[in-house]
Amino acid sequence: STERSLGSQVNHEIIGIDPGAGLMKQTAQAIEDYDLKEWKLVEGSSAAMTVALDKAYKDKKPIIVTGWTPHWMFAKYDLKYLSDPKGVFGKDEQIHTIVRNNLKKEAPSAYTMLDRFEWTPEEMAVVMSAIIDGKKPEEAASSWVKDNAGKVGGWVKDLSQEKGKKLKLAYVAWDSEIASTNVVKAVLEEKLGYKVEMLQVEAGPMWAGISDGSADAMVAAWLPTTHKDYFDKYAGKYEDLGPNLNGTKLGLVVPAYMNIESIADLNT
Ligand code: PBE
Repeated sequence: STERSLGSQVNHEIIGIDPGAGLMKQTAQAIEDYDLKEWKLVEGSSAAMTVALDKAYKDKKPIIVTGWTPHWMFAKYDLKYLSDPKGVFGKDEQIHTIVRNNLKKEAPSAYTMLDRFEWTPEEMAVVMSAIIDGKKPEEAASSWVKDNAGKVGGWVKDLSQEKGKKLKLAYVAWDSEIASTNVVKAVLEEKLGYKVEMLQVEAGPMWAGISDGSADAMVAAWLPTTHKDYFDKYAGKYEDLGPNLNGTKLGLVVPAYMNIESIADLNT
């Protein structure tokens, strides 16, 4: 046959994101478990991954990326997850809020707001879409906070104002976490009077920063599977405030026009 295999069409490359992401470890595991010996996982960033996806999609070319939900890319493009019969990418997950030990005592109103913070993938999508349509993340977050006064009011109900008290939120530049972290920052500043600094770091330093107290909180912990290594490594050095969002998914993602359905098919 003159038909080239999918592998050779995409150079046996899976387009990854930042190396500290749990998704990268899971993909490396998938390469092993599905025996994809010829395949390489390309390190980069969320932003570079979406640029590569956009380019391939416009040309109707094949591409395989590491992807997750919630993400705006599923609204912008017609995409599908490859099925994962071996279950490498885990099952039910939530995004958790994690704070440093002693935050409860030292910044009780921020602690309580962070503990109450909880929203849906659909709500997060509104912020993510506004950002991808060109709004600055802080403006998109601020508009969402104004448009959702009822919900936000519940998060800050009866909490005391803190005049300019400083707070540091750690996050990784994943599209979902850019949205959530900016929303939490907007609420803490606009409703409770905090002065919030956002620290953009890699996943490992994000967990380390909460655990050594150099950052106060993060809303970017994917558990129980994706960040299990970090969760275990720093156990006892942080406080887990539980889920802030339900309904996530991770895996290998391709354009719907591609004629492949399962990770197992990458081997043929
Ligand atoms: N993600 C987005 C992260 C968590 C949030 C799925 C890229 C990760 O893999 O660690």
